[in-house]
Amino acid sequence: MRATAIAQPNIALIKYWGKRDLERNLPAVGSISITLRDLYTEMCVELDEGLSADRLTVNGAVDDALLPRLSACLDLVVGRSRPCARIVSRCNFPIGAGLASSASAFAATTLAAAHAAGKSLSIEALAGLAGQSSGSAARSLYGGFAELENRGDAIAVRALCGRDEWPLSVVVAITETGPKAIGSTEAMEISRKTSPFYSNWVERQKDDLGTAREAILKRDFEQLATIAEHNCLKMHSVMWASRPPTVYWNSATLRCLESVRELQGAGLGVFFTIDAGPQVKAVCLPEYADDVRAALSATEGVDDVMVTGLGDAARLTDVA
Ligand code: 2P0
Repeated sequence: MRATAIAQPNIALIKYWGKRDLERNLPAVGSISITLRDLYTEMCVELDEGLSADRLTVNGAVDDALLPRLSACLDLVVGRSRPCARIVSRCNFPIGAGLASSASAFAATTLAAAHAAGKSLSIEALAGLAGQSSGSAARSLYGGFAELENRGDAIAVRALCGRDEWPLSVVVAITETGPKAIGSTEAMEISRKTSPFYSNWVERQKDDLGTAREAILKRDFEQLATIAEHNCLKMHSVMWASRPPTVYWNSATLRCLESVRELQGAGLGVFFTIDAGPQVKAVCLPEYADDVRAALSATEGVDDVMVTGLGDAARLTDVA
């Protein structure tokens, strides 16, 4: 009745932004991501008939913030008539700050809950369940490069390229560790309802996915860099034009972009991407990771820098 799983967050290079079915949490667009190796969330789920309510601790302290969504995730995976659960979470990076903590948290919870309940589910079924809890979580069930396809009534993810087949590095520049001002679920809905650019964003996503998929299969860094930066800036433009606007960036975010532009000008293979938060992720060829780390560390307003390679799929670490 107890299982523990670890999942790594993933960073989208072609972004998921917007839902076509809010109730089933189906995305309006497909997305392509890379899973990160050195950031992790571990989730231990223990189903206990003796408990009268679900309980959650995060890094050793009681924390109810994520509990309603985690309880809903357990209902989906185990069933509504399940016993209550003791959930113990450990995470080695800031939560709710645009570093895809919900992706790793819900991927690990889905996997741990299924095994705690004695259910043997395929990775496709697990991804479908994780994606209903948090769209990006479906991608963290996979390692390396993964594509979430926007088709049919279910969430479908496929592996595009293993982490060792194209071992890129990612330098994460932390510009703020506090929680973001508005959650991405709510911000996506504001974009869908009010942004004049939203329909164009949805229509053109297929082209961006095709270009990125081709770049990954060819291992063409320049092509991937160009389309990933374009797709990221388009997603933020959709948000900026919403009413009220959603602006996740701070001044250090923009300074990091300037630093990346300078590195590119000096001939380094690196590109940026930014998610629902002010952090900048610089994806680079491994031989440039030290230079990229040094440049972003020296950028005004950057609090911390993490360097990581690409990670594995979510995995079970203990069942009892
Ligand atoms: C992504 N983001 O593709 C995009 C880019 C943020 C910006 O997926 O509402 O937490 O739980 O399905 O997965 C963040 O959204 O949203 C996200 P829900 P989720 O990584």
